[in-house]
This record gives sequence, structure tokens and C-alpha cells, in this order.
Amino acid sequence: MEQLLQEMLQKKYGKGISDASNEEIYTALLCITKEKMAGMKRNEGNKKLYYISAEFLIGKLLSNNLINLGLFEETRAVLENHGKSITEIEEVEPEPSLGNGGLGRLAACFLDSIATLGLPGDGVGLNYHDGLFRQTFVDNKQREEKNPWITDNSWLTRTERHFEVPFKDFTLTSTMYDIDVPGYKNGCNKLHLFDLDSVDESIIHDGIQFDKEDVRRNLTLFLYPDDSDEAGQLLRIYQQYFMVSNAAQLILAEAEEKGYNLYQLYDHVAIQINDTHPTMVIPELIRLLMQRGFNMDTAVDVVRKTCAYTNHTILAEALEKWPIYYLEKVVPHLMPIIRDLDARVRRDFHDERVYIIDQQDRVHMAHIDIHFGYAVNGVAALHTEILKESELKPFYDIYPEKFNNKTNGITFRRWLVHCNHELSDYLTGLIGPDFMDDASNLEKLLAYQDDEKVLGDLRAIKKHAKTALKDYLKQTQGVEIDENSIFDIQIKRLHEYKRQQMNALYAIYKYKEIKKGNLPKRPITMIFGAKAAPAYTIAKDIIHLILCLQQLIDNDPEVSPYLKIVMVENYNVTKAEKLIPACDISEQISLASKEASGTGNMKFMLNGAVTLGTEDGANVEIHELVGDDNIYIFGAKSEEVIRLYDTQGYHSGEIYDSDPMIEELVDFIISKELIRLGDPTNLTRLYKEIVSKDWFMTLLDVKDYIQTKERMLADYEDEKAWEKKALVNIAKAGFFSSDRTIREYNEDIWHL
Ligand code: 26Q
Repeated sequence: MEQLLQEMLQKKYGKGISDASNEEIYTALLCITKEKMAGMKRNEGNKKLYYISAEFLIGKLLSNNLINLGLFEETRAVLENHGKSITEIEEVEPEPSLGNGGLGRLAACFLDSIATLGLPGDGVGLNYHDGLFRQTFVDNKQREEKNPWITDNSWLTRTERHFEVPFKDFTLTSTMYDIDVPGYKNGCNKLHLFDLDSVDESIIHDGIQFDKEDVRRNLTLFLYPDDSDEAGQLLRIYQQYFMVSNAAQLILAEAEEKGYNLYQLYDHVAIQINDTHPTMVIPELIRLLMQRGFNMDTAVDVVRKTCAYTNHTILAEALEKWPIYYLEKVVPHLMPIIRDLDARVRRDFHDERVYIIDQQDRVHMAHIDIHFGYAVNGVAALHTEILKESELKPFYDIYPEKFNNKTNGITFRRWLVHCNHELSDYLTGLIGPDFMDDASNLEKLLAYQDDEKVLGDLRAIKKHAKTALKDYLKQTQGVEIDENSIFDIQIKRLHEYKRQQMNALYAIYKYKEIKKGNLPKRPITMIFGAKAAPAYTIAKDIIHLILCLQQLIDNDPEVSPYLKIVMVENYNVTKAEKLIPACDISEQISLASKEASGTGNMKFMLNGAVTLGTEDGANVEIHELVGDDNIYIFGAKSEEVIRLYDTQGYHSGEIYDSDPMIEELVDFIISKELIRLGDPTNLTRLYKEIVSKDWFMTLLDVKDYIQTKERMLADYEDEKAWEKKALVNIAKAGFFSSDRTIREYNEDIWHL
């Protein structure tokens, strides 16, 4: 590496390693890594997977690629010998935030595992020029700014593949860009991101405003433009069709180039549809096969044997239903096919709930996937059960054999080796390196659960990570946190069902306790990180509340020695990598039944944090694995929640009126202390929402939550007992390796 780097820096900048800037070294390493990947063997086989997704939240790539290429240690050493630090060089890399949250990050973890297992499988998506907005805080409110990531030297490689994508009034030409996905000690796959040559970044003004109707110039500009109005929703359909038409054309082109018989496409191709965003690939493939001479029946049959669908949500508002009128405006040539598919369903089944087109002339995208794909999976055991028993029950009754569960996973290369080098090196020293190839070997750690030396070492590693986070937050946000305090962290998208508002009520509780003189044994640092969708009013009000509480406490010398709130600005993958290793308490407090799986919960567990959570999503499986002693579970169970929804039996006002303690906490949102710091409109709106609606039942669980958190804080003081819990969590995290998840997808669905 030393020589390669010297040569590259000499060639590009006429400099040596010691006198090159961090930017120059980063660029040189990027070029070297790209060249290495270009020379790698590709994972090949008789059958290939195409993982189509509107989001690939890949995060920074340099370190991860170096790790997977087996070059990381060497590179770090070379740099150190020249007085450079790899951490500082990583800082230079812009983060591609090409996803919103869990679904996009899952797709990125999957690509890593698919390549690592040596399976032939490429990702297909869009080359958004601006990732998810960059978040800043101004006057205790979120502000959105654009978030470009493509620089002169990036991980993208322009290819010579171009396709024509027909829309109602015009046809657009695409260019395919590739990002290499190297497997850990294995071959390489690709992430294909389609772009539009006519995109024009100069139409963006004032943060993230742009002309939504100027499709020829905006189609791949942004990830999920605000879709609260019609123009935004139409643009989303333009994006989705552009993505899947390119994907379908690529799939057929590659199949034809390899000489495959398209009538047996399913022997050579599996298509995974990541949520409903790529659903139009089904009618598009049917259309393209018919252009090649297939009759409709045969085209439907071939496509049905090729496509599989993953569901990531049971929130009704997130299930896509597009008005026919929109589709007619954007992709009228798909409508005859969609109508034909609907007619087939109506012919075979006499149950309105499973029709594709409903009485309000809306097209239910998930229904297309379930009828015209061969597999449907949920992303955690509980989630899949809920799909089968309630949300998608009519479909499960028709096609029980299509339904299966694939509990999510995370790649340990990024979420252990890269983000927590010290822990991963320590584990390797203690139990050997086998867990890198088969994560279930982490269980070998259980042999040390009563070993004081090991428990002490783990505590020291956690302390180092906490100190590193302290330094990072000081540097990036100018905030001062105490590494001897307990770090309680909730990082995820802001959504009412994830209940950051409940955590804020805890902060109010603790603030009041401290004011009364009930001081905690040890200071508590409550860390939040969350972006709210630009049009999601209440989510933004919750951010406002948290920021106001942060300011209130910072300015109160009676409270600030014991309690600190930090809302991390612009939470993203890079920040997650710094926060997760430093966490003591992992907040996973969604309303039971609403979080399909969660994957942050797995990352925290792997890094030795203890979960405070509801019986929701993958928390249920974490609970089963670690046992009652090593997790803190509270709150209503999913059956009760579902029953409350069914019977409309939940009324937050009743709880508020009957419980003075809860009333006191909620009233504080509109107290004079907070109104003085904040915006009365936002705080009052949030207060009213909680008292009169509270759709996600915060007040149902808040008391149990507070009590459980108090118990947890008390338990933290028994150092050995706590460290044992941390150890068991790490030891049991092997199940959540995405390598395991991908093996299951391959065995049960893809058969590559
Ligand atoms: C839908 C229609 C119109 C505009 C946008 C959308 C939209 C966008 C993004 C709908 C859903 C999403 C993202 C969903 C998501 O991230 N779901 C998460 O997926 C994770 C991986 O399976 C799970 O762990 C999380 O529980 C789930 O919330």
C-alpha cells in the first residue's frame, strides 16, 4: 500500500504522503481502491439476483471497502508512519445519504452480505444527486438544506449503458453509473444507479426548493422530494417508473447477452422488490416481454415466477396506493396492463379487499406484488405474524405458501469491525477470528460472563468509545458531555410511532425530580438524533420540544450537573457509527406492533448496549435470545394495542385526566418555562395532539416506561452485573448478522 499510495500521490499531485493534504490522500486512496475493485473477480453463476430499491443508504465507503479488501490495517499503519490518521482522512469523504432510514440502510447491509457470501446479486436504484436533506437547527427548529455528495472523484463509475424510458409526453434517456460492492474476502458485485443526463442542479434554490414540474431537469435530483402536494407525488411516480423501467431493461439486456431463453427467465433471474416503491417493475416487465412477442398469459406467468416482495411496514399511510389518474398522467402505457392484472384478480377471487384497483380508483401497489410475485416476506417474526393475521390476512388465506419471515440483519463489517475497532480486536483476541465468518461464534464469549478481567476490559472499551464521542461532539457541535455519565441514546427517524415524545416526557420527569432535590446517583446524558420529514408537522414539533428542553436544562445550574440533553445535528450513518459504540442504554420504545423490525436495536446490542424497549419488531427476538435478565421490556403488548385500535378503546384524555403525575408531565410542554424558550404554536399543537389524539398511545406506556428506566439506571450502578448484561448482548448478537439473513433469503426465496 505504501508504494501504491506514494505513486498515486506523485502522479496526481506531485507530492509524497507526508506533505499531501487529507483531501489529496483521500482521493488517492479512493482511486487505488477503485482500481483494486475493478480487478476483482465478479461473483457469477447461472442465476442472478437484482435487488431493486428506491434507497441504498450506503454511507461512506472508503474504510468499509478497505476492510472488505483486507487492506484496512495496512493502510492505517502506512498513514500512521507518515503522521496521518485514517479517521481524519475519512472525515473528508462526503456521505452519500441515499436513503431515509431503516429500509435504505438494510439494502446497503444486504449488498455487503450478498457479495460476502459470493452470491451473484446487484443492487438497482437511482443516482440521486442530493441525498436526504442536511439538517441544521435554527431557533430550536429543524431547517433543511440540500445535501449533495457527488464530487469530481467519487465511487461512481459512468458506464456505457443507456436506456430510453417512455413517459406520456416525452422519452428520457438514462445513463447507468456503477458502484463496486466488494465482498469481505470474496468477489465483487455492483450497485447500479440510474441517472438522467439532463438533470440540472441549478434549479435548486432556497434550501431544498425546486420546480417540481420540471421533470426533465429534476427527476434524479433528490431522494423523496416532499410529496405533500400533487406535483410532489407525480414526481415520485416519475422516479419510480424511471427506476424500474431501467431495471427491467437492464435485466432483459443482460439475460439476452448471456443467451438465456426469456421464457425461462426465472431460472436465471430473481428480482427482489424492496417495499412497494419498485412495484411497477411487474407491469413494466410484462410490457417488455409482450413487446418481444410473449402473450399476456405467458408474460404474467414468467414475471410471477421471477419477482418477490418484501414488506417493511404496517402503517396504513405508508402503503402506497396511487390514483389511476396519476398513473394515467405519467405512465399511461402501464394502465392497460394494470387493468388486466386487476381483471385477473377479480375473475379468480370475489373479495374486494384483494383487488388491485379499489372503488376510489386507486391502485394498491402491494396487491400487485402479492398476486403477481412468488414470495412475500416480513422483516421480523412478530411483523410477519401481524401481516398474516391481520394486515394481509385475506392474502395469506389465498396464498399461505408465499408468506415467509426474514428477520432483518446488519453487516458486522460496518457495525462492529469498522465502527468499533477496539471491541472487534478485543473479541478476536479473546475468542478467535471465526466470528467474522460465522457470527454465531460470538457465543463463545458466554464462557467469560463471570470473568472479572473480561468484564473490566469491556467496560474500559465502552469508556474509550464514550470519550471518543465526547471529543467528537465537542469538535462538531461544541457541546460538552461527561464520559462518566450514563449514555442513553435514541437515534432513528422522527416519527410519532417511534415515540421520541415519550422519551422527552421522561426528560421532563427527571428535570422535575432534580428540581425537587431527588438527585440521580450518576449524571444522565440523553442523546437524540432524528430527522423529521419536511412536511411532517408534529414530528417537527417534537424536535422543537426536545431542543427547548435541551436549552432549558443547559441554562439551569441546578439541573445541568445531573441531566444533559443533546440533540445531534444532521443524524446520519456516519454519526450512527460514532454514537452506537458509546451507548449504555439503547432506546427502542415504539408502540408495540408498529416498528416492523428495527435494525438500530441490533447495532446497539452488538456493541454492548442494553435495550430498553417494547415487545415490538426484532426487540421480541432480542428478548428471546438474551433472556429477561439482559433486557428491559415494558409497555403494552401488540395484541393489546391491536385490540385497542380495533375497538377504538384508547382515549389519551382519560389517562391524562385521571393521573396527576402524567398530567403534570404533559402540562410542562406548555409551561411558562418552555414557552419562554420556544414557539407557542408548536408547543401548544403538540400538547393538544397528545392530550386529545395521541394516535401512538404515548400515555398508555409512559408510566411503565419511566419506572423501567429508573430501575435500569439503578441497576447500572452494579458494574459487574451490568457488564455481564452487555457481554450477553454481544454474545447473542450473532443471529442478527445480515449474512444469516441473506443465507435465508437465498435458501427460501432466491435459490441462486
Ligand atoms: C411511501 C409513499 C410515498 C412516499 C414515501 C413512502 C415511503 C418512504 C420510505 C414509505 C416508507 C419508507 C421507509 C420505510 C422504512 O424505512 N421502514 C423500515 O424498514 C426497516 C428495514 O426493514 C425496518 O427495520 C423498520 O422497522 C421499518 O420502519
